[in-house]
Amino acid sequence: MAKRALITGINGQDGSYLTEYLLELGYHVGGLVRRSSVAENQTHRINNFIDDIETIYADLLDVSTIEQAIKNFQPDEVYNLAAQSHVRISFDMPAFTASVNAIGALNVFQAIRTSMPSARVYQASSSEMFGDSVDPDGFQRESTPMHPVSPYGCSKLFAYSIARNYRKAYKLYISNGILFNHESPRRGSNFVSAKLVQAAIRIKLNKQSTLVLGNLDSYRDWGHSKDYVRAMHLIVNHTEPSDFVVATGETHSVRDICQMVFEKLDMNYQDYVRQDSKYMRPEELPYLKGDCSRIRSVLGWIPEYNLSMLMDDMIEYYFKLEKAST
Ligand code: NAP
Ligand code: G4F
Repeated sequence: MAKRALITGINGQDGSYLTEYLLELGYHVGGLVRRSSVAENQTHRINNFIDDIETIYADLLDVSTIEQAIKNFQPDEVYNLAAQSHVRISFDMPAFTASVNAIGALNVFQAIRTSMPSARVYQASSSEMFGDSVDPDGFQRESTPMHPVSPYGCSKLFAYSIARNYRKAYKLYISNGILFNHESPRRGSNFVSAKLVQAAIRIKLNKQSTLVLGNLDSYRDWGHSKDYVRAMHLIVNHTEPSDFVVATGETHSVRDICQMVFEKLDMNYQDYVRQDSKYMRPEELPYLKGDCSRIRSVLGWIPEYNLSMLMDDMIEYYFKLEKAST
């Protein structure tokens, strides 16, 4: 019989790629979606396969809807990807971010505990939890202390910790994937990768004259969402629940990415990019570089995309999109 996977945040970047991957593997996939006044906007990432999945109206903030979904769907695997996932916006909406990311995750684990304790759970934890903490060799890994520097990072640290607590206290299979930044053509347009690739193409096509960004000197470890959803599935199918860092092991600044993308389009970013404090954060996380040796050696995970291939994928997507709307 086909395995059954339930995904919170199914219509997000990762949720949509994970669904495609699990469908390829022969899973029956269900996903929670929130009610939206413009329903078609909400499902654009999953429209291509919407007839192959079960969508269920629910909200992480309403525990009864999570319980009902779990009882009805009877999942073998639950992927908790739903979140207010934008770090800068978490400074504007700290209580909402904490409610969804921290209490919402607890609601999922509690519903699993009471309604489906045999299910395996994946919790979408984040490198933002490390904050300004870096090991002496310049990497963050599973053992690195966590000192988050944003409401988002603090909310994710609660979810990560309560996942470990429920795993031990109630013998539940709950694993954390500590994922570093990952992007794709499906990345939300207000994250820096999507914003800068789309703007560079619009500048190339004479549809826009400048690109206004915040901090250009923070470093991130950037991978492709398609590679990272394969890691989620490997983590949930490991012999025992555990926590894994998922990263590329390389770090690049926002400035490096600007330079790379504009050069690929035969332009110099310095002619077009300017900075504005409105995109700066009250506290910035300056540097991320993940050591993914554990997932490579224990689960055999190997990413297929490097940074240049990731940017090519996003450039190709936005070129088609912007050409089509000329
Ligand atoms: P995303 O594109 O922002 O997707 C977030 C999803 O959560 C959307 O489907 C959203 O639905 C849903 N959601 C938000 N609030 C909800 C609520 N109260 N109830 C139910 N659903 C809700 O994020 P992503 O990039 O795919 O990331 C997936 C997960 O991994 C998130 O938890 C994120 O924090 C974490 N993560 C991401 C990265 C990264 O670099 N992408 C790295 C580490 C960890 P709507 O469309 O209705 O808003
Ligand atoms: O693309 P970002 O908004 O991603 P950020 O803050 O690193 O968070 C992402 O990765 C986390 C994992 O480390 C996830 F947990 C989280 O859910 C999310 O997916 O910003 C990246 C960098 C930051 O240093 C930011 O200050 O880009 C800088 N930046 C500069 N100008 C900008 C902009 N970020 C955004 N969003 N918009 C700008 O105009």
